[in-house]
Amino acid sequence: MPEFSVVVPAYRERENVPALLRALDRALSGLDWETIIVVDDALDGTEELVRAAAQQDRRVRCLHRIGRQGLASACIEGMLASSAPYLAVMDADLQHDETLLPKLLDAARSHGADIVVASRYMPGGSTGELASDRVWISRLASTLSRVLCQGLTDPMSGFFVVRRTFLERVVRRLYGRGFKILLDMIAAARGEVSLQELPYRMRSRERGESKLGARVVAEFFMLILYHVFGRMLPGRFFLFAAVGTTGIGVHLGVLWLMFAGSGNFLVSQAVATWAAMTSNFFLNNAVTYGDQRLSGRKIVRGLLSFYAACGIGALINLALADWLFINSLPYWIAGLTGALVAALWNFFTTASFTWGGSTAGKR
Ligand SMILES: Nc1nc2c(ncn2[C@@H]2O[C@H](COP(=O)(O)OP(=O)(O)OP(=O)(O)O)[C@@H](O)[C@H]2O)c(=O)[nH]1
Ligand SMILES: [Mg+2]
Repeated sequence: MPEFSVVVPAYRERENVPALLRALDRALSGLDWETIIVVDDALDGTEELVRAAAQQDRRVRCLHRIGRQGLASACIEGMLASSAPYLAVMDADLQHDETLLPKLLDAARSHGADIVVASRYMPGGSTGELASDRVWISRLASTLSRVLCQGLTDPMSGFFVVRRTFLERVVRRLYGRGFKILLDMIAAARGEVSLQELPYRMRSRERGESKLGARVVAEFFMLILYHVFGRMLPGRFFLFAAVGTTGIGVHLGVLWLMFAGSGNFLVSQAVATWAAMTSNFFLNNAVTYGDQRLSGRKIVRGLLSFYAACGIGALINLALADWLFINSLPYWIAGLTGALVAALWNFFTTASFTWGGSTAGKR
């Protein structure tokens, strides 16, 4: 097993692969290394080129993914395909300065950092000729994510070395989608990570095309939301909310049947509400709390407490939405806020009164 694996995500990078392999060979001479190039299928022959190189040089490996894409997941799978104690992630397009790799590795080895980041924004670093709008977006995102990242100057960097024991510690908590694997790992560490940074000058792309567009920004916010709310709201909440969504279907179905049959709206609405609450209770008991399911006589008590909690939730929903609406918020914001706050109320009260206090769950 080599001591150091350099994981390189590559999508449509055929023109850059030969120069990349030569550059790694030069930069890492004297080290015990391998490179894992994670090629997502694009029918452009990148994987054939990597495989041909691998047949000549056992330090080169190709991880070819078909029918899948995504920068973060490519990096994660590449890292997990290695058993080396130190891992690097680096782009295939030669923008990252490979001569920094031995220094990054050395910093991880001798200073015990979990992650050593190659930074464009600390003294001595630069973004090269990155288009000015990209610099602006990158800086803005960096400022936002510094909150999560303990003052790193470049939390959006795609160039770093990570200790494998650290990766193993956080890997199950990763968001795993999107483009920002470094930020994802640091957020998943929940403060338990030691970080170091070294400066480098980023080069501009000479060959091949850029793959990252506007989606990067949307994915960035999804990542932040996942880590911030995932921490405050346990995984069970999302199951609870999904069950609540099925309740809307039950409600409308029963309302339709009853109203068609009886013609009395108020009675139909009341029965539909009762039916939706009852089906929510049994679904939550089976799915959301499947591991601590109520059974026998406890079901009756649980059901009654569920009705009580959700009844109060409905009152809160109405009162809050009405107050927001009167204070001239658009009707849908008022309605949505009422429903959201009621969902949180329902979740936390039933978690302690109906299912006995456990909100901790699998994420
Ligand atoms: N395996 C894999 N690699 C990807 C994917 N998307 C991007 N990459 C690679 O990730 C690295 C970074 O992508 P780039 O398009 O260079 O992004 P960028 O460096 O922000 O953009 P430029 O400055 O225009 O080069 C490159 O090595 C890409 O080949 C993907 O879906 N799968
Ligand atoms: Mg690039």
